[in-house]
Amino acid sequence: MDSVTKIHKQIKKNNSLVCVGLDPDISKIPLRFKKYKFPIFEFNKSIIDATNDHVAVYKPNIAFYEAEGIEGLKQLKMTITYLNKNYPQIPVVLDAKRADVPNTATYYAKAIFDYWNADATTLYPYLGIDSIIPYLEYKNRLVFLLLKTSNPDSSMFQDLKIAGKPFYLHIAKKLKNIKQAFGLFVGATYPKELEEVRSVYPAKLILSAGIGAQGGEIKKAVVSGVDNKHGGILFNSSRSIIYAQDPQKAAQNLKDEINRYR
Ligand code: OMP
Repeated sequence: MDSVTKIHKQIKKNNSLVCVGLDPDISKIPLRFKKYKFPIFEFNKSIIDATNDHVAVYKPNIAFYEAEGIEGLKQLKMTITYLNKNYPQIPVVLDAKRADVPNTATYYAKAIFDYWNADATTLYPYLGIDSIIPYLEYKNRLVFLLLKTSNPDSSMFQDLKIAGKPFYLHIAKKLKNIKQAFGLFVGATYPKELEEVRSVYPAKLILSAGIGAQGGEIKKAVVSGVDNKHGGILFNSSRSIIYAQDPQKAAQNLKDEINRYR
């Protein structure tokens, strides 16, 4: 099954647009996990077991694992293997935010899809479409192309005006030249921009982040980002779910709140 179908299926199954970000910071995970040989994996496993009924996808960000060196990467592999084995219907978006020349991109793509076995990943499209093609050759997998990021300074370059229109919107339109399936990323902290991208791409799958710890407003983001079938978008939250007193409740509450505005 291709990743787009797999994501839509899981959205429907759990009636959820929630993406739980598996971004474990070793200094923040509860003490009780520290006794294990693989504390990051045990922590992730507890989050996955608690939240799987409320998620559309999981999104581990590779930075949190790389920061712990080989031991961290081993626990990323253990986490993806655990998901594939126990929850094979739930897609894994490996957030790696790559961008490089085509020859190197071929090897990033091989790592992400062959080694890590991710269903989808995140890429910056700034190098041009040739830098994305190696990933698109994995026909059953998916890339989310970042147009407008959630951080406060994202306007610095992404909003620069060219012929009266912001740079990110020019990119959005240029990406129409891609014939294969792809998804887009727009930060939930920028509902106006989300709405603009949605109007350029009425039916594309969008990934969004920035609600929760970054302060994005759920109602505005949902209303701006859903497609005409009241779905087609995934809202990531990492810290506000994985470090919640009760991650199961936090995921359920986020799912319910998003659904209220769909
Ligand atoms: P929290 O702020 O803890 O909810 O985590 C947000 C997650 O989404 C992190 O993994 C970020 O790297 C990621 N993210 C953003 O926060 N902003 C962006 O513009 C893009 C992403 C992303 O690609 O997922």
